[in-house]
Amino acid sequence: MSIDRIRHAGLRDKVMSAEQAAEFVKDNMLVGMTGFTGAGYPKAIPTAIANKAKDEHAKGNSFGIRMVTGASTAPECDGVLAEANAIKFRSPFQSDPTLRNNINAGNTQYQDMHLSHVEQQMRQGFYGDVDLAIVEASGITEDGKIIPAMGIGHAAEAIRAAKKVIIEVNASQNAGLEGMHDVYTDVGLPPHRKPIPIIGSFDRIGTPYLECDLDKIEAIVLTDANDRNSKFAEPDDVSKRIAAQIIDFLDHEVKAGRLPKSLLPLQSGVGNVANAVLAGLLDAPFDDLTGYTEVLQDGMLDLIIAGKMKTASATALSFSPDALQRFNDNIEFLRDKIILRPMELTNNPEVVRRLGVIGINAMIEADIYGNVNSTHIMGTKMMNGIGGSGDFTRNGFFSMFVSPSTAKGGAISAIVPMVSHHDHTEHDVMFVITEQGMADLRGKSPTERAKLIINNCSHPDYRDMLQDYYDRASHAGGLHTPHILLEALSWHQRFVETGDMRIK
Ligand code: 0RQ
Repeated sequence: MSIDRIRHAGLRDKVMSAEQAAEFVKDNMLVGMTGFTGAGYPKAIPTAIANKAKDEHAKGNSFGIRMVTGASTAPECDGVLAEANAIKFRSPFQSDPTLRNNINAGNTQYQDMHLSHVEQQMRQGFYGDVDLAIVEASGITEDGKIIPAMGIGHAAEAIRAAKKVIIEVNASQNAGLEGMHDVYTDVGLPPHRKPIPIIGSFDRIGTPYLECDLDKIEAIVLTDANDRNSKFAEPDDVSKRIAAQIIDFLDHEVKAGRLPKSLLPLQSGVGNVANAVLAGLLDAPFDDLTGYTEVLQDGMLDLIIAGKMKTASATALSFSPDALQRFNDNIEFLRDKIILRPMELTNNPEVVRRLGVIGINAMIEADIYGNVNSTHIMGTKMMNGIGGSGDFTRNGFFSMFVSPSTAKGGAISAIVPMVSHHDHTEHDVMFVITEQGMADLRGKSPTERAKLIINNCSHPDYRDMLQDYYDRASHAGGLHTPHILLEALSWHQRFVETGDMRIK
């Protein structure tokens, strides 16, 4: 019974329907909504808020919330709210197609920001007053502490900052999750900030529960629904070729004595290429691997179950339906091998730097000098957001960017003269890897990097064009970073005008 998940007798009186709970949500409220990469997001209240928005809009009234999450949510959260045009402002990361359209149409204001900054900026008051936190939980203890679900994200700070709190208690989440979380909130603000005492990637420094002043709890809604649980495509040839190069390179670094055989803690972005890299590690010559990442997906779970990975720390578990089954079947085995923490810890620059995390993230495009665009299509349209990629790229031991060398069936080159939007600069990016090859940019000048990226990473269909651009830019005057600016930018324009960037 769902109600049994609320072990605090008094709090059972707060149980109501999602529609009743949505009555507490008012136009323009700043809402801290939990959810991180398809895990830990409320399943019922967003639909009730969306229906309320539709009613208000039908009456000619303004109704929308300003919503700050951990990261992306799911169709039942971002999707339904965006479809009802009920999100006026959104931060810090999303990946929903309807919301993306609203953002690009200017109907939703979107602040795309580093995930490690969200909680501190909330604490600093940079978002303004937080009116309400809506939090998914897997249960509530006898003394009213909140047991998080499959993701934590910014939940602890959202609860602390919010004037009122609504909790969804989801009985479909495994009760065995209790004890896997490690909530630490003693991060503080300057000038009184202290070091975060994570020295090893699996150090526990907090408590398993989210704490909330019980007087702030306005409503509790009972649900029984799974997370988004998107299915992964089987790794294709391109992903496998990218993964094989990363594994060969890591092996080379181990043999050269620059990395231990257990490597360093791994961070992996979301998506099929990232999953293929982790799948490739199953047969790689490394043991006792560790993970220090924000999202733990199928690939990392399988490494742990296979005994190749010792431990992993993340802020969310984002599994396909099959992997969820494996997680639930093995939860007792996994209990002392997985920690879920606030994203302020998983993405923390101080900790990522100390541990020496190996960051592997996907990109939209890289330029010939090693600048990377992770967020914008053709420099203007938002795709998802920077997410945690910047936290790991700037601070990791290795920062790797992966992509197929072309997009849209070969019509677009992922290697360009100048990125159409800058997320990660040449100063941070250490490796660019496509199915064509790898460019190791460490210790290289811009012109040395350009040769490597054009020759190793670009698709043969575009290599001559890129080389021609580079040669002409170099002859234009011995510059440190050769560019013919108008032409570099018109590379993107050509696609817009012709639908095909390749010059026949
Ligand atoms: O669009 O599906 O309409 O065809 O972009 O591209 O190849 O499916 O790759 O799903 O791995 O996403 C960078 C967006 C890659 C993602 C990005 C089009 C392409 C397709 C998706 P269609 P793919 P992926 C940890 C780290 C930032 C956040 C991050 C991302 C769509 O990885 O959001 O790293 N990263 N977080 O066709 C035009 C190009 C293109 C292009 C791809 N050059 N030009 N379109 N596409 N390249 C997680 C968190 O922080 C939470």
